[in-house]
Amino acid sequence: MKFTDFSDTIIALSTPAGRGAIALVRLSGKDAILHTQTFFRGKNLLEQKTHTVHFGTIRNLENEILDEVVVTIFKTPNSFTKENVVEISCHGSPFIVKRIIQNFLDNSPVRYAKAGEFTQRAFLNGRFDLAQAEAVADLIAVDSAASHKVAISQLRGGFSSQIKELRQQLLDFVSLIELELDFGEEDVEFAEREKLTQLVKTIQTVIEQLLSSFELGNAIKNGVPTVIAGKPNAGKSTLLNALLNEEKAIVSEIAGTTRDFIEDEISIEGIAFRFIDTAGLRQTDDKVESIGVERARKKMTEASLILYVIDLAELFNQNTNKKEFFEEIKEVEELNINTLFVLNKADFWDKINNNSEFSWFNDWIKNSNTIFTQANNTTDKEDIEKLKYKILEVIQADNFNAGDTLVTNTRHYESLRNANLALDDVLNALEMGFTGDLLSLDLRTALEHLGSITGEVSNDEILGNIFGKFCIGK
Ligand SMILES: Nc1nc2c(ncn2[C@@H]2O[C@H](COP(=O)(O)OP(=O)(O)OP(=O)(O)O)[C@@H](O)[C@H]2O)c(=O)[nH]1
Ligand SMILES: [Mg+2]
Repeated sequence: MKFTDFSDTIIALSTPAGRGAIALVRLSGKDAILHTQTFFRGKNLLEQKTHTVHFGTIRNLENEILDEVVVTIFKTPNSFTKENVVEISCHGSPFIVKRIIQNFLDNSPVRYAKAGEFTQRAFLNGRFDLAQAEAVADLIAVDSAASHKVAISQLRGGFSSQIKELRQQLLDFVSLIELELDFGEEDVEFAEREKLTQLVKTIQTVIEQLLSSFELGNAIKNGVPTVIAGKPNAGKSTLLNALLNEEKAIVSEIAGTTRDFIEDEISIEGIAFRFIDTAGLRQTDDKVESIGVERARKKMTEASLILYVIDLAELFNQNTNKKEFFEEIKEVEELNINTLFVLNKADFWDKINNNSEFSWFNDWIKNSNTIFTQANNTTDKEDIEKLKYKILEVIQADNFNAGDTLVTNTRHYESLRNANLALDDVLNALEMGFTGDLLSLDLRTALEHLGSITGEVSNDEILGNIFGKFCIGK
């Protein structure tokens, strides 16, 4: 999708499609007020001040009343898009909305807005930068307290100002280096190489912090898919029910109870976790169960967090041997996904702890990410509360606070990573004592990547990609 002509006036429904008490039709463009006036009976809108509200009717060319409406006008540059904006609040019937919009399209030069075009105009008119425009989309999509906090802070420019500052510092250096180049053959050095090295290193530290915040940022934005896995009968479904505080999954002492996966979402400290209970992992001749086991393995590979449930009763009763146990653990660890080992049926712990045959298990616990639970204890839910905190710790959300800058957007993450790689090249060039022209090339690459985050550097393709994902009317 290519956006080119922004001189015209656009229209779209800005409230959700469907029936409601009120619907809001929005127009933006140089002549938005003029074109509205053509169909509006009430005060002359062209003579009204910005940020004023007017009651009247919208009529078609045959003077037929389409609806009684309230019109709000925002004059350039004091509007969302910085253009003249008119908001028509009409009765929330899809039929009325359609007639009003159709009337504008048929009888005036107004055209239908493209997806995200209001926000794109706001960006192109300098209302905010690209990262902030993306935060508008995030804000509309928020569904948890934490994602709300992050989107608001991004909309207010927290992330953007940090990126712009880094970029400015680099830009100053590039200017100095390029000044040297202007002096051609003369051996001058305006840009102190030592200082540049320091600066690049400092900037890389900041970038690396931002990069490492992505995992959490992404988790907060999209929720954390958390798979509960383990051998049959370990207590996975019991654990799911305890976390949800609801009898969601069937629990029984028969191994192989859960066959398909069962999932539900809860919020822990404002972060959404989607818990997915799966079939117990084992070899089985039962056709349906083996499909379930396959699905469980697939879910594990797609998880952001695995709660791997270990059955202490089985460990004790079956006298599970060390070799078998470590083979099982190794398989989980090889997935390379954040894993918390949940030692369930903690009511059996004393028996294991007092048995020297299990000293290897004790040693393993000390060096692993584990937590004890007694998932079937319905009177005392302390274990489950502790588990929730431990989960936050594992995804490093335990000390997350509202002011933190978090990268939540894949595009930003990619740009930061590319900027960081270009800065590696700068450091290399500095170390090798490369000439200014080569240095400036690598610095420019880094600048370009940083600039693409906030939109100081952008092209139609990037913009089309970003705004095309918005809904029409946003
Ligand atoms: N003693 C004890 N029993 C538990 C505990 N947690 C669960 N159980 C029991 O263990 C049995 C199996 O529990 P489930 O939750 O069905 O186990 P599962 O891992 O979902 O089993 P599958 O779906 O067959 O893979 C049930 O009889 C539970 O009541 C616990 O902490 N202590
Ligand atoms: Mg189960």
